[in-house]
Amino acid sequence: MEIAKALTIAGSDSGGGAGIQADIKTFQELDVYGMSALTAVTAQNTLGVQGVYSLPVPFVAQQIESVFADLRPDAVKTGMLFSSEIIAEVAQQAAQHRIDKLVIDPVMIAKGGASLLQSEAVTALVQQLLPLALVVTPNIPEAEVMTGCTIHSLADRKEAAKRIHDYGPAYVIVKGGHDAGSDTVTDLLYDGTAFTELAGPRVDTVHSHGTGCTFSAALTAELAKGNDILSATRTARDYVQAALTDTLGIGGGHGPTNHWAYRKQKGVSSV
Ligand code: PXL
Repeated sequence: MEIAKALTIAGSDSGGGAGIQADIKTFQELDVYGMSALTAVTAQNTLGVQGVYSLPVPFVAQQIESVFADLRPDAVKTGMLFSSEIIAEVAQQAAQHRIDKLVIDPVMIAKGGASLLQSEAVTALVQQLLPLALVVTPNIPEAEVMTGCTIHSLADRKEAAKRIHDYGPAYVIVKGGHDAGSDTVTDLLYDGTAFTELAGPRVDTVHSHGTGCTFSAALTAELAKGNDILSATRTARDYVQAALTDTLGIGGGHGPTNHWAYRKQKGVSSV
């Protein structure tokens, strides 16, 4: 059996709910071999981010080069990139290694408000990385920052998706989780021509730390296995829905989602 392989270029969450920890857990649960290149390390738990330490740019590059020299991934995702210097290096590596399945999760701030992307780095992300992306997965606040649009309605979200598509990615998914006024969460997939709305019931829980990382990791895993964007998006939604519903209830604050839940639903995990 040929094993699908995926690489995450992202930050570490010592609390295990977001960042590379969420990515690797999700890859594993979806039968994809997971690899990582760390950009930064956070000291973090469910109560918040206590510290952030970014890694030297040449060492971020060296990790990516080591992976590509031996274990070529079928798909790559980015998460916390932190600085414009790291973004420039990742963009250069993505071009050099001709990464065609590149998923950009434009991580900006943690739930408690800690900055995971320096504000001046947003332009670098938009100008250098988005043109290389197969798909970019902003939530509503991130879509607002990337476009300067204020988003109140689905029509606003469609307009933002069009503007983000103009930056160069083949697909844009503007996620609906931050649309607090609704009992349904509608994610919007745009391919440059048509919009697909994917809707499901909202799960009311404080244990949603790492949801965005988990969604983009599941999407990356499904693309690594050769699935098309629509089927990959549906599976990523189902994975997150299960992870939010069957909550672990650990930690005193915003707890992690349950990365076992999707497999458990399918009857092969008892956790
Ligand atoms: O969920 C965004 C995110 C990404 N990466 C790291 C994080 C977080 C949120 O806290 O800590 C490392």
